[in-house]
Amino acid sequence: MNERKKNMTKNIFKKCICFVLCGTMASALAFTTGGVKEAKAVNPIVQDVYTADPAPMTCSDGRLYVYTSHDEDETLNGFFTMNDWKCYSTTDMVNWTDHGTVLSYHEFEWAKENSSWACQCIERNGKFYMNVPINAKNGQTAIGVAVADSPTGPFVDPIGEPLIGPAPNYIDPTVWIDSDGQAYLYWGNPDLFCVKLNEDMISYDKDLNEDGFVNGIKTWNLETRDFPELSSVTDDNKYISSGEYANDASDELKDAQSQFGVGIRVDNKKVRRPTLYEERPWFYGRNGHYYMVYAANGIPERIDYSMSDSPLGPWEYKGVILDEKMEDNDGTGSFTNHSGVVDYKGHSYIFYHTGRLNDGHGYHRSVAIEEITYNDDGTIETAPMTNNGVDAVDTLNPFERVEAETIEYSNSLKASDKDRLGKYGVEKEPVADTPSDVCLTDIQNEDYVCVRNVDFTQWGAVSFTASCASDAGNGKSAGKIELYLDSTDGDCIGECDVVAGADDKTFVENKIELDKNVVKGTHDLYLVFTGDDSKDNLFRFDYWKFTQGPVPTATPTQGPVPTATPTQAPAANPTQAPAAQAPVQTKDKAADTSVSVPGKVKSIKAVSKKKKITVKWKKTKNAKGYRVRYTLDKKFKKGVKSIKTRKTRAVIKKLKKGKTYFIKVDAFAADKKTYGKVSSVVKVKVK
Ligand code: FUB
Repeated sequence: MNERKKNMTKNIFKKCICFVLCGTMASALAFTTGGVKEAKAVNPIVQDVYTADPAPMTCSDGRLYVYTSHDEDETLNGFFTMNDWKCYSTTDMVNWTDHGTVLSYHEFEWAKENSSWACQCIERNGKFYMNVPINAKNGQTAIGVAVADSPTGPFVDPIGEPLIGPAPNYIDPTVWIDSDGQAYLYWGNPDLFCVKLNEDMISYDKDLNEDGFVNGIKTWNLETRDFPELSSVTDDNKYISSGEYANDASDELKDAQSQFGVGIRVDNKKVRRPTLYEERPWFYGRNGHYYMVYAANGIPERIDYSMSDSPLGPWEYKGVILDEKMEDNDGTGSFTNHSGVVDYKGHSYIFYHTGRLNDGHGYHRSVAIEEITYNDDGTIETAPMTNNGVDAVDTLNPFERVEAETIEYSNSLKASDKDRLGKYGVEKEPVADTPSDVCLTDIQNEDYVCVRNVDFTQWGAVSFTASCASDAGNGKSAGKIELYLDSTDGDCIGECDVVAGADDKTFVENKIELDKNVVKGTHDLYLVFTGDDSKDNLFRFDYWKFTQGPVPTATPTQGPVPTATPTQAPAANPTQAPAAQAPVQTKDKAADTSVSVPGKVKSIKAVSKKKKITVKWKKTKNAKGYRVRYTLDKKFKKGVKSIKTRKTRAVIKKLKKGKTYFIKVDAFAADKKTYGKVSSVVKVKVK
């Protein structure tokens, strides 16, 4: 968040009275949730499950979709453990809507479990074709295809058998349709194969026997067995590791390598795969050039590319797009990498994966994105792999229904290794029977999600509605959704009480009124969930929406009224930064000088279990909120942390077992500056 926007928010709050007209009348109180103050990262883009092998697709509905494979939380036999494919979409590159599991191996009667590897989906004539590698029942790899009428499924297998294979190493399909309508399907590791698909996209011409095609399949067979000078090489062969073999390689090998234009490896460890090409081809055409982008150079993989003037080559090696190391010079945390390249709203992107989510590694991968640049001759600049990801190319319109599972990031990202697996941070599940319609669940006290670049317009928002379901008991309180601008430490613009319906399947709309003079302009929005700390799931959350304030009608004395109307979606101009909205000045809050000093906080008690300390105290006169300070230093000089809360209890989380903490509490007044006398200090050992 840039300084301008931050200051603007602060100014609004200095100058405005926050009239949040919900039952409990929210104060503009900031508080700290565990881990929130750490630098934010929008890479990886999904933080509640492990996603890998991204395949982006621009869709005729205007959205950008990304299909991913899914690394299971529990890794079996120290190898890839993958059973289904997931889908996410965006209109702005930073907020991603989760469409859940869109396909699994169960759809393919001929397929085995635990081999749902890298897919790609492509749209043709209103239908969506998902090409997937999956093991057939005999254990060999094959390419399957499933078809849907919508980008999020349901996908069905129209042929009831593999489209291609089974055969060894048939993985990583990539499909692209050329301007003449011819579709090409490439795949393979470490060979690269290709077929020309028929127009139905679910068959190919098996009689095709052009030069280089064998029953419709073209193969660049570069395995060691074909090159005697490489077959005799051992792993410690200095001759190979010196790189000299590249010069002395037979003409036959050089021909084979140049045929695909993927460069020559000089590392002895990689000699069984003598070209740089490893796996995951990503094939596409752009401005008269054809591109083959692929995982390269053995492990850890980097992303290289070759170019051609024809969809079938010959290819010319062009270099590296993503190196093995990230911007911070550390590895990605994943021995594989895997790319998908796409243009969207005037920008070009490369999707890839790392092992950078908590508990991430080569079988716990997560999808990330970088922007890339094409030069005039079509070549691509090497891009850094970052933790910050990409900038927004559009704003999010809060006046249309926004799925609760539309998220830039959530606190799941920062949860500890052990806690992450279904115990901490928001999770998602289907709302009902349709797997692709999901809602947030496993919402615990102080979990949060952030939605970035929300354009409340200069007319502001006058109400907020959230649709939730809970088993708290019909009509009972299930918790709250607290709304903060720009950070969880930012200003609270409203607290929405969540009232339970008949059961946790019955979604109920909860609504609060807001002050349009406060909720305006473009902000990051934090939805912080609060409620009973002992509950594993306060409520399920399906969607939210703001209502825009009335747009004033032009009068002769007024200046020109901007053309934006309440129902108008934000202009889809990717390169345009969101317009700065001038805050409307209202009554000066500073004029209110009558502040009553709160009393001393009394009866403080603290207990510890499961690496947390729960602190409680009695309600204090004139207190608008409380500050809980804790430290390992009995003199409160070093390492003092604090939590602010409106309640008379606080839970301090993620503490070190066996350590003794000192805790004290004081209350503050409505001005949030005037503090009462501090409580006595309590001492607690973390259990
Ligand atoms: O996800 C399994 C395999 O790892 C993919 O098929 C490869 O591209 C690599 O990412």
